[in-house]
Amino acid sequence: MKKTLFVGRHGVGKTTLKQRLMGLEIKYEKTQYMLYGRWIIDSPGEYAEVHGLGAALAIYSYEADVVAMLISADDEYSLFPPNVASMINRDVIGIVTKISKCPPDRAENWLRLSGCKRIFKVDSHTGEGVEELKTYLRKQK
Ligand SMILES: Nc1nc2c(ncn2[C@@H]2O[C@H](COP(=O)(O)OP(=O)(O)OP(=O)(O)O)[C@@H](O)[C@H]2O)c(=O)[nH]1
Ligand SMILES: [Mg+2]
Repeated sequence: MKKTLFVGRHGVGKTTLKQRLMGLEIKYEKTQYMLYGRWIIDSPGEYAEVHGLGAALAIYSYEADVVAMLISADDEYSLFPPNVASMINRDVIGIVTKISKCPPDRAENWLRLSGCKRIFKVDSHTGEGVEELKTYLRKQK
């Protein structure tokens, strides 16, 4: 699988999506520090929210093949500045989470404004959209 860094605010669903992608039990586990797994690098939301911690995300992105920017379908604002994806020298994808809760359009637009060309829409509880994301994250032979 492509080594993938998950970035997004606290509670957006990074860890739950990791559990779903890896076939683990879905259960709430607050991420307290960078969790460097076999192919998913899971970050605490605070690293994206607190300016002084953002550098850690930049450093971990150097170890990744793909940087995934996550926004939840029911989020009321986006943390990501316009066109920020152009600052990342890795493949960048957008992921809208929690699509069973409300339509994904607003979050999808924010991800496009931030420069994500490819956007996946998923729900980690129902499993909707997760296979498509997994197919993309499989390394091409
Ligand atoms: N309905 C629904 N709930 C979700 C989904 N993804 C996550 N949740 C719920 O949202 C809450 C937060 O999810 P986490 O995966 O812990 O969020 P996180 O982004 O890892 O949060 P931090 O570790 O704090 O950065 C949990 O109660 C999850 O069950 C989803 O796709 N659909
Ligand atoms: Mg987490």
